[in-house]
Amino acid sequence: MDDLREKYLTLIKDVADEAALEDLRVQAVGKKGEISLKMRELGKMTPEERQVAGPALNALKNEINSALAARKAAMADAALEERLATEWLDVTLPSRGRPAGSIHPISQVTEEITAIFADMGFSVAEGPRVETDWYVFDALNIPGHHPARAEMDTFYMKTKDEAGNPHVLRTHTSPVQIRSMEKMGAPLRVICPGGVYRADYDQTHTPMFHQVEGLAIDTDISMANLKWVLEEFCRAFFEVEGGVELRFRASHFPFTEPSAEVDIRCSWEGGTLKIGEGDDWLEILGSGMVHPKVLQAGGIDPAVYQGFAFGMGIDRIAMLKYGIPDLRAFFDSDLRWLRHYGFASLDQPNLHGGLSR
Ligand code: 2NL
Repeated sequence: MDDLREKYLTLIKDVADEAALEDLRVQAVGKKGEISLKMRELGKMTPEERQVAGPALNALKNEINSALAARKAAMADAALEERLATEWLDVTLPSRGRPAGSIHPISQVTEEITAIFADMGFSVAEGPRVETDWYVFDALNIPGHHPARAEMDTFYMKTKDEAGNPHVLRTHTSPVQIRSMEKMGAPLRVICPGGVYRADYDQTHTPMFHQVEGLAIDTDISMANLKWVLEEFCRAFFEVEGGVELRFRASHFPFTEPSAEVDIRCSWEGGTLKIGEGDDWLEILGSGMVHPKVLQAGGIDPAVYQGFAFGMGIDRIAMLKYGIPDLRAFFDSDLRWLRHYGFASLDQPNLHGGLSR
């Protein structure tokens, strides 16, 4: 028994790891372990022998179990000491920071535009993007056979309105202005920004883009008011101190009469666009006096009121202001592109949490 004690206490003392310690436990005090086998031999002994050997074997088993437990606890302590010595946290390091979002250039330009018109007394109106064809076409004096209504250009929905006509994705924000006339009546000054949809896709067209339309209705509104409002807008938006000269070209829209397209003076020196100087002209918007039939469709008496209206592409004038060549990049959500044009911070953390510069 002394040999057994000596053998196992030495083995336990020299064991390398927890797995080897477990093997030792099985070998010594497991069901078929050496000490368990010895205990089974007690049955073959005389009662006198058994009275001596029984308690001694039990004491040996307890001693070895204690040694196993002590060695296991010592190993756990050593492992913890090892982790405490090697794994540590420098709580004085600066924090990683969070990725900060930024306003998308289209939203930024939309806010600039609406702020300029708000200063001139226009309120902002919004409306649904899924519309009825009455608000998008009929109310705007666009007849049933007009090419703009063809499926080639307009997205039609499978759902129908109360009259049984298919819903359409609005192709301009004009329906918001018809709804504003119905809701608020005259006099009226509204600006209607928002997303619109047309079946078109190339370097300068995306199937969803943004438009802003303006409408002013009163008893004594003329083209002169239109001209002043647009001049003020261009001076503020393109940040040209002495103002930007405008050129009105006769045009045609079904919803205005007379109609004019508006160009701004510019130059293309060395391939870069300069607004407000030079001998070139750049088309920026369409405008005119609201057609009497359109006023009537909005519930306003054309014998008492007149109005001017205009419409421009937000994406397009954002491209002009910031020198962006491809419209499609606005909708790619590429952070590198946004940072290149200064629309997202350069030192914000990237999505992996590290700082990227
Ligand atoms: C363009 C031309 C235009 C309008 C939009 C309008 C709206 C109502 C009544 C009359 Cl409710 N007119 N809007 C008028 C003239 C031109 O847009 O080139 N847009 C990008």
